[in-house]
Amino acid sequence: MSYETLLTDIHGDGPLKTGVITLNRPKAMNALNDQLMDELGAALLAFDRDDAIGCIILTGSEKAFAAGADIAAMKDYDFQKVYSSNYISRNWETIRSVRKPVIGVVQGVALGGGCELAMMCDVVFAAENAKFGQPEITIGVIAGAGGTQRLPRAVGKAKAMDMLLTNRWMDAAEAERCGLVSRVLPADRVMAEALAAAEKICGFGRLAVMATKEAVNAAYETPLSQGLQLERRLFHSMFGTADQREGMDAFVNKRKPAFNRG
Ligand code: CO8
Repeated sequence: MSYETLLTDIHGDGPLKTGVITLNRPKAMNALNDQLMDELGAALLAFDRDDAIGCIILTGSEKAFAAGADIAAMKDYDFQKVYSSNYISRNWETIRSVRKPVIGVVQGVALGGGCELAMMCDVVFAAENAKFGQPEITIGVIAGAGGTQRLPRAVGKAKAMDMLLTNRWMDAAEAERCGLVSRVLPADRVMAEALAAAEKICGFGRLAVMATKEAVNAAYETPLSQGLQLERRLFHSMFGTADQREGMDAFVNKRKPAFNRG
């Protein structure tokens, strides 16, 4: 399938491959308009449904992961339009329903909805030039795609308030220090490292990978006792998989496991 605002590509030569989605509105610094978000939703779901794909990478350009919602499009919206169309949740929730891991690769700015999109990824690799911010307050609104909820969970209330109320941006080093991103890498290596990490994930058992993502995400939404119960049940369910037998047999026989052989 081809898109007007995205590029898609498939990498890897193992049984499971990596689907790469590149946001591609260079003239608007990948501003997230409805078309882009609809296409992004479709591309994510297509990779999620594809049995040959084990991991997804979401990235932008060297200058911009995404500069936020498209302000030129939004400026004429009124309450009636955004409320009745449920603006944002219509196409922004799709990424949450993806069950395979999504690695965000951020170069340049991740602002407003761009920062929120990065926070919806499961793992975030940032180039040294990455910058994260929530500048919505400077254009008379507030964050609307999870910024006031995910940012405090990621970096703590004090830093989140500072970013949301004063429009202070975080550089990559600070973002890594306070837990907003997983790794910081030189710009010329960040994509290669993300592809290597994705390939590693693709080499593990598909069900164990999906169950890990499901269990970690539950940590955000459930009390500890329920989260631990879910983790235990998912752990038990692994004993119904061929990958559990393969992984443990390979360990005791000192050989490399071969997961996902179909
Ligand atoms: N929307 C539309 N166009 C944009 C956006 C944007 N968010 N960001 C940049 N552009 C366009 C510029 O208008 C410009 O276009 P043109 O060349 O036609 O004039 C082009 O991209 C290049 O931008 P600049 O000339 O400004 O480039 P600079 O390098 O000087 O600055 C910045 C880059 C810092 C990224 C600057 O453009 C900027 O501050 N952009 C706006 C950032 C912002 O405020 N983002 C938050 C938007 S609100 C939001 O995200 C709410 C999220 C709610 C959920 C999302 C629902 C969809």
